Amino acid sequence: MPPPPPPQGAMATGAANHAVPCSAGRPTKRNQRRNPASLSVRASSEANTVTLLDYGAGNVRSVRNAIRHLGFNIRDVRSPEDILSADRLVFPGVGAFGSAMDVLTRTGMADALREYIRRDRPFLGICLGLQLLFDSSEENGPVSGLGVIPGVVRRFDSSEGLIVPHIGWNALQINKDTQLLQGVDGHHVYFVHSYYAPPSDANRDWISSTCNYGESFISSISMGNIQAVQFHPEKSGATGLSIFEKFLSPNSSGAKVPSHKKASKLAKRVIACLDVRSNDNGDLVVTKGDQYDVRDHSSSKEVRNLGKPVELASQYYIDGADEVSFLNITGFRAFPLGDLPMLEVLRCASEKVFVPLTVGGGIRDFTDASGRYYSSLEVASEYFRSGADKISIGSDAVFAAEAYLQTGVKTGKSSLEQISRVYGNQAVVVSIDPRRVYVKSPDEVQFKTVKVSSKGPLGEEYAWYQCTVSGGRDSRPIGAYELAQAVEELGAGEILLNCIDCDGQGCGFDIDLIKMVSDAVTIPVIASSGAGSVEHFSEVFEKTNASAALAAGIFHRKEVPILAVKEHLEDAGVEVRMQ
Ligand code: 1PR
Repeated sequence: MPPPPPPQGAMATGAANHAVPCSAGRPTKRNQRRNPASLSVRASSEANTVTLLDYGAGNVRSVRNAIRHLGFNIRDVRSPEDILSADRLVFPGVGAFGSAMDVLTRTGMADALREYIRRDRPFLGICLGLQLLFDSSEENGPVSGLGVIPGVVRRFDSSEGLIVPHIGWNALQINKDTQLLQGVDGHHVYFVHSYYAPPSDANRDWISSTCNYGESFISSISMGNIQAVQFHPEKSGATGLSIFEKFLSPNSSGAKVPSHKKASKLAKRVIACLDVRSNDNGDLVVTKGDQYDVRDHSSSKEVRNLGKPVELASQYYIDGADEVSFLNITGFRAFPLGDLPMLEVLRCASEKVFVPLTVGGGIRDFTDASGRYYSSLEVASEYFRSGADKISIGSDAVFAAEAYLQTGVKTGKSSLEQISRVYGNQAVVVSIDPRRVYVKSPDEVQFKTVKVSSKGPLGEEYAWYQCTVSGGRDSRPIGAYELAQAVEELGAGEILLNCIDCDGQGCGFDIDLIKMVSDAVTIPVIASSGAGSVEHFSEVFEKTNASAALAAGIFHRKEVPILAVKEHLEDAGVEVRMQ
């Protein structure tokens, strides 16, 4: 197994790991309310410092960003003593249960944590940071946990068609009156996990909220000063930041969480996508094409420039996007780690956008001009370190799926397998760029066909969807259906399903394609390409099993606001997150 990525703490204590923090000089939420003189005193004081336990198994940059955004400093745990001397401890568990316990036990931090909790010191566990409190987990196990709370952490059962991982915005049912969760009853918060802690008589006193996904699971615990949440407050927009603020500053009431219709289940997600590339002047811009052609059709033939990536991403977050995706659409040409502006875009966006960020483009093994070899894992790690919550693989996943289908052997060496093994499959999206190919009969091809809703130009009644690589430039001998199933087996946690025929056309999503793929896998499918009106979003959710719908052009050109999409979905009876 490749070595885990270096701890964030090692490179990012007190300031972001880049020379000029994107937020330098800008007011944060807390310091807006104080005068600058009092701020400088507070900023250096203990009261404004939170201790972060980052044991180096993955990316906790988002947690750091949320803490700093709320005006707090971070002190990293370097030794078990740092845990015992903490005033407030945040523990964002990442990675697999077993490897986390290995590191905590080996470093003496497991005992320090148990003692810190026994003393009832302020503690906030996040995600795996909740699960590790339990007796044990079934994840690659059984593996013993910290043994603070009775119970065994289990995997969601996908055998009856439940989509696993549980990714997205789900509703909390509050069971206990706690300061931390005040005002968020019935709100959606962001989850991403495949394992959960089941409620039982033995742990009932600990439970402060539950959530339903296939069955009821523990979404938060609270006992004295010990709090932990299965969801990600740092990625749950205003609701999440308010929860964080109440932990960091117990006397605060937290940011005001707007009231709205009560949430009851997993919401369908609305995602804003930013296709990013350099224009002819070398500036990184958000662009958008027609069927993947991003150049203007006037005589200039310039790359269309629809705005600046960080500004647009921040605006979409404010407007209520449930996620933001960046696709570095020419990443397949150049070495992505050479694309420093793109990494800077991610760093800056992650300081302002408190919903999940996905980045894709160019993730593959690479040897640079000097002969230095970079594994795809290194490329992905850099994206994660720069602020991505998920990475998206396009072309390289097609090659991996082709090889797998030919040999039937999982080599473990593809980018998809390597990255999902280290970061978990929930962190790996596969982006599929298929093109419709009409046929008269399913017997004409070896790939899965669908009976299309609109016949082809020669009256064909069937089509298969041929996958492409390199931004639609090269077609490959594999269908979208076959690819989706293969990448699920290889470790993909989600599928971003584009369609070159519909891209930028505004005529609606390709329902035939999306239905076929979303029925073929048990991981979430994001419908993409073709949104032109609010009705297209309700149509895709009513007619297919898509978990999310993504759009680009209509948002960039300000034709349809994100709020209008959500209000329409709500009216149509589709549950969405309102903020
Ligand atoms: O192959 O791993 O380097 O990844 C490249 C990534 O860049 C892939 O995810 C691929 O989809 C994307 N990409 C490559 N070329 C283009 C292009 O447009 N020339 N963008 C491109 C594709 C697809 C969607 C788009 C929707 C919604 N973009 O993300 O935003 O179709 O658009 P719409 O709502 O305006 O219809 P690799």
